[in-house]
Amino acid sequence: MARRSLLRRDGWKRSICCYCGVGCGVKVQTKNGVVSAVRGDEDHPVNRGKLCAKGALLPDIFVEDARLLYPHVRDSKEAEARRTSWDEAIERAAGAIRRAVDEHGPDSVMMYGSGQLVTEDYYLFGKLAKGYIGTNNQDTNSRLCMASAVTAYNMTFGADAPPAGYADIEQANTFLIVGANMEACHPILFERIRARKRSARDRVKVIVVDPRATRTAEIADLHLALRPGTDVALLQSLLFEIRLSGGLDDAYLREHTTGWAQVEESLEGWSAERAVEVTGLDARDILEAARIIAHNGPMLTFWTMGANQSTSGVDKNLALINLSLATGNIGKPGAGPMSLTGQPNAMGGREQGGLATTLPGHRLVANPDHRAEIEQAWGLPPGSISERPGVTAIEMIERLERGEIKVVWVAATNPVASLPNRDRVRAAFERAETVIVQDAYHPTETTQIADVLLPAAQWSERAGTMTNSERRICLLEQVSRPPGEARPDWQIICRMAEALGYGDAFSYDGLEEIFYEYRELSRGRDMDITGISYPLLAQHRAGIQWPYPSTARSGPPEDGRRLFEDGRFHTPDGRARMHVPRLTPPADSVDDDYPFSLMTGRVKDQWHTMTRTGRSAKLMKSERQPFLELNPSDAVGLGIRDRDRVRVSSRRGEFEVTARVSQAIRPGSVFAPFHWGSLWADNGSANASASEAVDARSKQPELKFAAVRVEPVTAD
Ligand SMILES: Nc1nc2c(c(=O)[nH]1)N[C@H]1C(S)=C(S)[C@@H](COP(=O)(O)OP(=O)(O)OC[C@H]3O[C@@H](n4cnc5c(=O)[nH]c(N)nc54)[C@H](O)[C@@H]3O)O[C@H]1N2
Ligand SMILES: Nc1nc2c(c(=O)[nH]1)N[C@H]1C(S)=C(S)[C@@H](COP(=O)(O)OP(=O)(O)OC[C@H]3O[C@@H](n4cnc5c(=O)[nH]c(N)nc54)[C@H](O)[C@@H]3O)O[C@H]1N2
Ligand code: SF4
Ligand SMILES: [Mo]
Repeated sequence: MARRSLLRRDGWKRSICCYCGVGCGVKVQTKNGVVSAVRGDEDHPVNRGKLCAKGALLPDIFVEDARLLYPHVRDSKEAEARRTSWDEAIERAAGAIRRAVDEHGPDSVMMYGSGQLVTEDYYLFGKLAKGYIGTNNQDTNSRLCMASAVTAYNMTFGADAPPAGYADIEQANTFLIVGANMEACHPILFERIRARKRSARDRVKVIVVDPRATRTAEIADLHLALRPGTDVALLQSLLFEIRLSGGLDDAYLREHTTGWAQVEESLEGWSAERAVEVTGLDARDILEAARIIAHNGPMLTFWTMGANQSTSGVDKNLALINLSLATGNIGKPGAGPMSLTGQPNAMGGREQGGLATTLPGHRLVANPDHRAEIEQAWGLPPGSISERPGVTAIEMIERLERGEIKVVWVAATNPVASLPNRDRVRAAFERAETVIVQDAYHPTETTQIADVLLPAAQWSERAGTMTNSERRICLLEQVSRPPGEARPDWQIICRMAEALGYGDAFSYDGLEEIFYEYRELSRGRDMDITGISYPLLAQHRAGIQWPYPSTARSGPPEDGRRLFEDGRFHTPDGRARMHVPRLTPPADSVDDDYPFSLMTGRVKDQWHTMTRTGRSAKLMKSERQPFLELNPSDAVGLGIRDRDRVRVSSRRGEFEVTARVSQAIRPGSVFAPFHWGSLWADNGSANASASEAVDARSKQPELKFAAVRVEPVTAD
């Protein structure tokens, strides 16, 4: 009580950090309607008052000069964008959509959103595209991020349902961290793992699988620095050796799974010695990892982009889930296969059908019953939702090139900087008749080429709900004022819907009403949230984990709940379906011309395309410019010294950065952060070279593997 009144007097309000999927609770102080200070929320169970630098320095992002303050339009492709009224901007955008639909059909329109929208925005974006414009061409940057995990969870569990919670960290004895640099990308969760390790140094074992010795690997008992792209071989071999050493949970396999016989057959011959040939690891290390997993349970597995961003992304996910199922590491304290979400609301988007392949309430476009259920809920005639599969992020580029997509509407993402093969992406966007961009900042690499610019309110300036990696839904309240004429995304979407003639279906009094509409679509689904309301979320600032059906309403939300405790899954027979993971090499091949494999990823103090973190002088201090990490043995061969300027070229394009010669990376592999786009470094964007090859099932691009050549840049 005392704390609450203090909060009010000091002008401190509670919210959630808007960066990563950890979802830390923050307290925000405002002065004159602008955020002036941010602190960790001691009462929030995720972070107990701690924050990483990005969260703590959130006040630095409110730089008015850098913001998109007013609507703008361009009168021709050659013209500069000029400031205009909301009415004209919306009419220009809606007119372009109407014309495209009339002349070329609804599939000539594409909407591309983001895991950084709140769930209410996300839901409306999808409702407008799939229900009213009549196209499933609504995808999100989560395609570059979570699509492989979504596919594998659906295939195995019958639902996109990450099973464990953060509270399992304090109960796990073994951590298997695969392709995840948690120290940099999920810092507060990493702190919890580190604390668990400290509390029982001998008991707790950490295994890190990453071609680079990251800061995450510093706490590892075993760091498996495998060749990029070879995770499936390692995981099959681990399962082979675990079976041999008697580490399988036979009862669990028998009672709660199907498909084990085929998986077991596929292990044939995958001894540690054989995996060495593919992975480049030491057989003793593989055996040691197998021994730890087999005998030091419970095991919690975390993975992110090193697994997902691959042409074998779904197979890596299937193999990771198999490992948990086969060792009984699921549905019990301290255990579970957890794909971590990257963005603050990637999970909310998954719940509400933000992908070209999904519909609200964990439904699938491909399922006719699911389409009918949503049509009915939206009061639409049968057949309104198209049965044609929607265009995914990378396919969007191909359709733009072929002139099939005429209008593209981008919200809360910066694709010209974040999609691979940058020059191709930019040229494809320039071919569109109309590019509509809804962003909080300007210029970005994408607003620079927009025909219509719609200024969005950003974090703290708007309200809504978000779901973090452990299925925890939190309510964010508006605590500060948007600058200029910036508006919350949901209001922009409703205005556009009205201009398109769908005003009746998009007239909401506020966010709460939108929440209740989509909440109803979860009824009876695996992610049922019918028991959650805005008042309940306001009362439980720590958030509520799904599922939370209306029948749960009597009890207080219980923290740290995990799924599948009864061993029943969302499949017709209630069993988890194990699938044989296939072993396929990366799409790009390394040869004499392009002898290195380029991995791209992140640094701790920058967020994606830097529109926000790039404004903070303190955050900029830790890495001032983009770099290329390479092994000393490779550097010597190329005549490159530390801090030399190097050119990196792939079959797609090239970029130039500073060399960072380091033992932390395997010979033959190089690493570059992708944060620095054309606005932040001259020709320093790793996405100029990165590969757009996709996983056949998830359509997620292989951002972790491009064959490249590295050369010193000479003075001339
Ligand atoms: N500081 C910061 N934090 C962030 C973000 C950010 O931009 N900045 N973004 C957020 C988002 S959206 C996401 S998706 C997450 C991403 O979080 P992470 O996935 O942890 O980050 P990345 O750096 O993209 O890649 C992780 C690791 O994969 C390794 N890797 C590359 N290829 C392979 C491989 O074939 N196998 C294995 N096992 N590992 C491989 C790389 O060496 C790298 O260390 O971070 C979130 N958090
Ligand atoms: N090479 C390479 N490329 C990658 C990756 C990689 O590992 N390697 N990772 C991929 C992954 S996992 C991801 S998630 C993507 C991320 O890629 P993007 O989504 O393109 O990156 P962001 O910089 O986060 O873009 C968010 C945009 O939304 C704006 N914004 C912020 N708040 C709001 C708001 O409230 N409303 C609106 N309308 N706009 C807002 C920001 O100014 C910014 O322009 O990058 C992908 N690209
Ligand atoms: S760990 Fe993630 S959610 Fe927490 S403060 Fe850092 S960026 Fe924000
Ligand atoms: Mo991501």
